[in-house]
Amino acid sequence: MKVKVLVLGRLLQSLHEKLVEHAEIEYVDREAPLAQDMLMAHLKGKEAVISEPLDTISSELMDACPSLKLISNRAVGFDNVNLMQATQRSIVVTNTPGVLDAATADLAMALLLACARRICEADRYVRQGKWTGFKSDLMLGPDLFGKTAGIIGIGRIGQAFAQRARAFGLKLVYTRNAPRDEQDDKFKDEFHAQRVELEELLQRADFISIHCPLNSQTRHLIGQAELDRMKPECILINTARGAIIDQQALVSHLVQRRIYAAGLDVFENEPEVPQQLLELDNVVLLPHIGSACFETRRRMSELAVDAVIAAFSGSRPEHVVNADAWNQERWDLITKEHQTATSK
Ligand code: 8YV
Repeated sequence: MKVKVLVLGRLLQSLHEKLVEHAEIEYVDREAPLAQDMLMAHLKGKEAVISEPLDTISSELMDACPSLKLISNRAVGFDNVNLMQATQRSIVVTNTPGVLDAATADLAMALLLACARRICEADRYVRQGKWTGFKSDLMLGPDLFGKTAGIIGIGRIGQAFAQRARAFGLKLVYTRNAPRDEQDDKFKDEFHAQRVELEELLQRADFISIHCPLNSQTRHLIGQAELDRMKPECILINTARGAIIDQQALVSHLVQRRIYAAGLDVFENEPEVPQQLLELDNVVLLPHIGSACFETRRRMSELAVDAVIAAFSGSRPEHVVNADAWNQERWDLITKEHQTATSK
């Protein structure tokens, strides 16, 4: 008996052909988040789901879908999954780390450059026929070279961003939640970066890029008080998760030009973007395309498909987020049940 899998979104033909060897697949594509009742209707009876950050996998959904054994999240972030509830139900959660670091760091750097050099604003200016000739003060913005970038979170993507920032001549300060460890030594040695507390980073940085996961500690990490600490010439970049910033407070700071600009690829209630942000020229807005590169998205999908195939073949998937949920004996039994049902 093949595994019953719900794929939220699409798969490349080659990955469909790989998965369909092992699974009965239902595809549900969507741009906006599915309502929980709709998601429940499609997930009922399925043993695995390939999901993405816009898909909320709540405890209520898990209660209503007792067949669910594996959530293969096609993303490095997994804040869309109630991890504690999944673990309590022995539902294994996997993600796709390590293959989207460069793509996402590239986009963060692109957003910084777009904000500093007013690229989108200047493009609009030309397209609207406003350019009448050279002016020495046209579209001026801050130099990057020699300025200070503050990095919040030094995981894979934060490290990739640091590489790019150093290449542009930026000095680096960073902050992280974890206690000091060898990762601090590596980051300091490799990027000549100084670890500071968030408060100091906010006060010192000319540019700030967020590269931490969204969790109970980081939700609204950047609120009114943190925005108040930033320099008026500060540029804030977010390619991580929208809810790490108090979006309403950010809108207010940008409208009042209390910070120079913001480059946002993620928002608190995607795909909703506040009208006030749409009207500002000191904001660059992108539709959550951090890892939107051909090879990167293919690798993410490959990891997501491979996690389903591995688990239901009795092998621990490569990137299990909730290690306590993986029980080899349980999965040997699940695999055996499928093999027995297939042989009948
Ligand atoms: C993905 C992301 O592109 O990986 C994540 O956590 O948010 C993005 O890089 C997006 O989730 C689509 O899969």
